[in-house]
Amino acid sequence: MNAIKSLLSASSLLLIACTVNADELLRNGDFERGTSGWKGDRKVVEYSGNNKVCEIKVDDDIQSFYQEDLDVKDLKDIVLTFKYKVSSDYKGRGLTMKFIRPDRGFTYRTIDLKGGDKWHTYKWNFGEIRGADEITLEIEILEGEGTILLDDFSVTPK
Ligand SMILES: [Ca+2]
Repeated sequence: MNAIKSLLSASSLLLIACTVNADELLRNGDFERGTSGWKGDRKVVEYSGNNKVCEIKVDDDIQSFYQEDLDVKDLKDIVLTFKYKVSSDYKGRGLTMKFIRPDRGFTYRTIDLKGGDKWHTYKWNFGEIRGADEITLEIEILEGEGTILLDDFSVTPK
């Protein structure tokens, strides 16, 4: 009986693991496959060990990269998370996250970027899908100087 129980809990864990993975709406959010899935101003570099990250040299122009066709059919709320780290000489206006609906209407949020020579995680609970079937995620790096590293973008149903 115990053996069956463990077997059952093992298979439900496996099921949960698969479900989490299947719920990810972004492709290559961790940049391990280079720039695949992303468009716009983005460069992928080897950060440490086997980890690749997106690196943006901040300048006087807004730079943006995006991923189209996220399947949000029948979803009401999604959660965006990502990690960033700025160089010690970074000065800038931060970044803007934007979800663009097929009618080109969009909802955005701008944040300042924290320093301190460490990775910070940011999370946005987004509920403005408004019946769209597909949505675009765009990240705009606002003007400034220094370097921003970004990694582990994820968009999942809430
Ligand atoms: Ca990565």
